[in-house]
Amino acid sequence: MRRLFLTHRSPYARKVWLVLLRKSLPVDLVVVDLANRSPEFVAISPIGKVPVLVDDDGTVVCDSTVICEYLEDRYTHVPTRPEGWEGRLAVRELEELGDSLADQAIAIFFGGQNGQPTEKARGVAQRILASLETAAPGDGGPFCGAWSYADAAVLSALGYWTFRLGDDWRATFPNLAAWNDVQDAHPDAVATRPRV
Ligand SMILES: N[C@@H](CCC(=O)N[C@@H](CS)C(=O)NCC(=O)O)C(=O)O
Repeated sequence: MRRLFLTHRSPYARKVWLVLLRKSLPVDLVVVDLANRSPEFVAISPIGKVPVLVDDDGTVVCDSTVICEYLEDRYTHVPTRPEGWEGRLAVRELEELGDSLADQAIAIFFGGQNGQPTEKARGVAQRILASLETAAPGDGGPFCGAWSYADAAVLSALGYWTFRLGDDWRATFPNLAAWNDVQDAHPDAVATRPRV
């Protein structure tokens, strides 16, 4: 059986989980204790980070972006990435914005806990949020025409930000907040929301 090693807080793992659900690919979730990694997890993940996917046939894939590309290449029945270079470029760039927003949220949350400065991460995050505010479709639909793993990345990053840092961002970025509300009501989004 396919397995996804994750934590229920990881925005990168949530992105992959959303893609698996969208493609209706069954998966067993294996929760990783990042403070005390099991020998099994260390053996399959040299980087030591979640998510890691172990597919039905034993194929091991690390890193959420690599996993999404792998799932797209191997399981084509429900596309989560457009055809053609322009559409793919748009999805990859948007996914990177989502992942980078998640990076900043993690840096702000843990930096704050450890008494480290967070101004730089906050500045980067504001620029990413402003870019997403401009790009977000006003009707709450997918960013790139059809639902893609870029939508999963942005939704996961916003969900993580709200979970860890609160929802003050909504007042400054109302178009993005409206987009988030539509996407966040999808049953897959509800099932994968971050939790402790
Ligand atoms: N670029 C990686 C980032 C994964 C990542 O940073 N995961 C975090 C959890 S949200 C992690 O496992 N951190 C453990 C560590 O850094 O030791 C991806 O997209 O999968």
